[in-house]
Amino acid sequence: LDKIIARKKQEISDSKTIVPLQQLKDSEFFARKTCSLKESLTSKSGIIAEFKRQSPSKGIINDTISPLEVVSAYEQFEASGISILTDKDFFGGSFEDILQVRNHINIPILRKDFMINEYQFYEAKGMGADVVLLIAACLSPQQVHEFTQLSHELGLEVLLEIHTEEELKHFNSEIDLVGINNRNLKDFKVDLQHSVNLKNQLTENILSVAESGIYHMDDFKYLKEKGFDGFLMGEYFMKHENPGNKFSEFIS
Ligand code: IGP
Repeated sequence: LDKIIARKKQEISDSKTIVPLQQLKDSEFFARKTCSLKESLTSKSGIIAEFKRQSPSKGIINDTISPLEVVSAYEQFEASGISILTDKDFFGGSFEDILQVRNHINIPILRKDFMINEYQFYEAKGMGADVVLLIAACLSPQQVHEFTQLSHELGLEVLLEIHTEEELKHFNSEIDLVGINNRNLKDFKVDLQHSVNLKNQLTENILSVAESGIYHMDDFKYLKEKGFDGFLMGEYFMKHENPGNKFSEFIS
């Protein structure tokens, strides 16, 4: 995680010089009215289906299929939302992956990246995202508060990702959704029970999303039974040649 953040700082200072803030504000999607993940989470399958080419823990997952092909199928089979990794160096994603699909689907898109600088929120709006991920492990509670306000000014919803009891302190009442990562970002271990315990410590009345490592119908049912409202799933679909087919099978 430290390595990713160090690289991210470098990347932001480069991209700021490539696409100045004013140019982002003038871009096609900047004035677009966003759609709400909070709403679609409760009205559809609850699954936030992810487009992910590769990851540091798994290496290449799928680098042949196009984002549009995958996310159109996800939408057709009632995904509540789409998650798209935009980090290039570690996840093989890009800004263009969201730009490309924005006009072709009507469900909310989560920009999945390591958000550490204000600039990235303007960028997220400019590429057509509706929701941003804030990872508690790489932010202070004060940053979470400031970035949440900025997101709301831009019309973006915020999904705060936590993994430890300590990170419950990052929570504040302005946050739209809480994600509990079943995977430990430091050693990549998946533990559903840990997430359920953590969820039970959330006293606030807020929508919760179980993230990562959901590979079986039984996992999904278990987490649903324990009261999670949303389920963020990537690899299980993406490791198949046709992720959309895998998603439709899972949902039926
Ligand atoms: C999806 P999986 O195990 O279904 O592919 O996981 C998603 O939860 C995962 O990609 C993720 C992630 C993150 C990636 C969750 N939080 C933070 C990068 C950064």
